[in-house]
Amino acid sequence: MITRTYLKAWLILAVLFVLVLSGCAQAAQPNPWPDSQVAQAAAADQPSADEAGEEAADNHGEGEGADTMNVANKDANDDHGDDAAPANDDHGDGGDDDHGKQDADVDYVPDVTFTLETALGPKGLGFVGKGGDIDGQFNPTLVVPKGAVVQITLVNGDGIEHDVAFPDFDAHSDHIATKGSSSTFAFRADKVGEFAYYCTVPGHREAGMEGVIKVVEDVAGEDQEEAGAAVGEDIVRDPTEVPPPVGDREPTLVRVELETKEVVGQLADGTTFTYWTFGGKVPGPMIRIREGDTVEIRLKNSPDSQMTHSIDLHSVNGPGGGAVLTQTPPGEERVFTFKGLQPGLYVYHCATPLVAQHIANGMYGLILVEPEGGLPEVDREFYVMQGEIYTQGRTGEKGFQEFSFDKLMAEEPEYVVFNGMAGGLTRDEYALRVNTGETVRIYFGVGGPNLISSFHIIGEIFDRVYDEADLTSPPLTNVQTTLVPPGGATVVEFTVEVPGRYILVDHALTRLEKGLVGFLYAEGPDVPEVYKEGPAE
Ligand SMILES: [Cu+2]
Repeated sequence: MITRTYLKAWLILAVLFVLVLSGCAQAAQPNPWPDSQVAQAAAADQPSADEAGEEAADNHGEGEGADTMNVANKDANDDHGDDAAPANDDHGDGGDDDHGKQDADVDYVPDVTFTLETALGPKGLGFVGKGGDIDGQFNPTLVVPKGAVVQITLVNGDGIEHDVAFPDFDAHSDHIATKGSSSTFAFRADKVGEFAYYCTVPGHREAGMEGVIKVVEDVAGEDQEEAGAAVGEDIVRDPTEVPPPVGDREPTLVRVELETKEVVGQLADGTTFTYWTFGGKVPGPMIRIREGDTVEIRLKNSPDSQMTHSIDLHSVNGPGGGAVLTQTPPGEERVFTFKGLQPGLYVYHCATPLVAQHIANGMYGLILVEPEGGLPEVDREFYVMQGEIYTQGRTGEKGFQEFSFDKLMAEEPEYVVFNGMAGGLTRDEYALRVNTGETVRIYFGVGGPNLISSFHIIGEIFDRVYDEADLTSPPLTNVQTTLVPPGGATVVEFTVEVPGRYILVDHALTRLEKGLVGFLYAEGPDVPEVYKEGPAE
């Protein structure tokens, strides 16, 4: 399931983000959510690893992240490894990239994870279990239920070149040569029995690097967490869904049709939630008009809805921003017309009581009212909105989650999301992609309903910020982080100089732990005079 592919990763990302910042990305991952491929990839997002001598060391992080994600994305026919890290793909082309694709049947989400660290000890060479039931055991016996997706992380603990292979499952790690480097891969334990795992470096198996994986008929309780996992509709709005520029045209009549729908959507990995939406995605569709246009809004409420819905557009001059005229019971429609008098980027949202609840459940979007003559042309435009989700279960809890009225009233969301879903914009199909040197514009809004965003892109500086989405004053320049209130928006523009992976966040970074993270990949040649590893010449 594609929707399950990346959804957990944001939590791990948070941990690794901190590790990267503190320069110890190779540290063991203390991760409560074990499938950390995206996180590893994120940790490996430092570009420009093209230096000579990198070969030996480049088995860590980068390669594995990409490889494993190839495994992960098999179902989705998505060659993430290459696309996802355009700036980093010096790795994985060493001829061993195919091993990650060895088992097209492997679901991304592992059922069982093990970490093995190579060690040279009194008993000779071997694997030492790290964490879980095998912690501290020498060449531990790995017990897994039949059918489980097994994820193995091999950590190099002795600085000697090693790998680990499970030949009966046609699975093996990369060779890792430097101390602290690691390799992660996954396979399905599709047959019952006892099978050897060992290091394939000549002589190492004989020197002691061998253990047993025991695949048993289903073990009760082993799979409980996954059993509670739920799958819902993909509600993430593709951030490239930006209508074309208005250009230099005269004012006209624009008809907009919106349908409100209530859908059980994928909130996080294994977690679903009943979203209330404009058009089945969060945020609702971006609307783009020009100043002086007359806009007819036709709001339909799906007959399948339970609730009445409506629309309040902040671009409207009139009571309720249209909400007074558009309270629409299920199966009905309402129409109203307004004139867009003032340019700007405006939030729209449902305004049916309890308004905060309708917003929190996903009912918000942006309408851009371009000034006469249009906005300056740019190479790329994106549409991103931030919102909160209040669930009864705690962050990360599996299964269908009921809305929590109490948490809404306390303004304590369990999730904070870009485009509707925890980690949604880290997914391959929704990550923002640009080329270096291009002008990039993000239309960014906060649905909220409650939290102010400190919008920031890790590794990038906004060249221009149309503060509070004021499109008629000169923009701010050279801004690191910009404030966007609930029911407010901004327009940021920048050019990425250096290739690599950049991370969209609210710099109130606790929210990253709650799912608020997106990726922006920039592709292009390295620019060592701007950013490079190592000392200056
Ligand atoms: Cu509503």
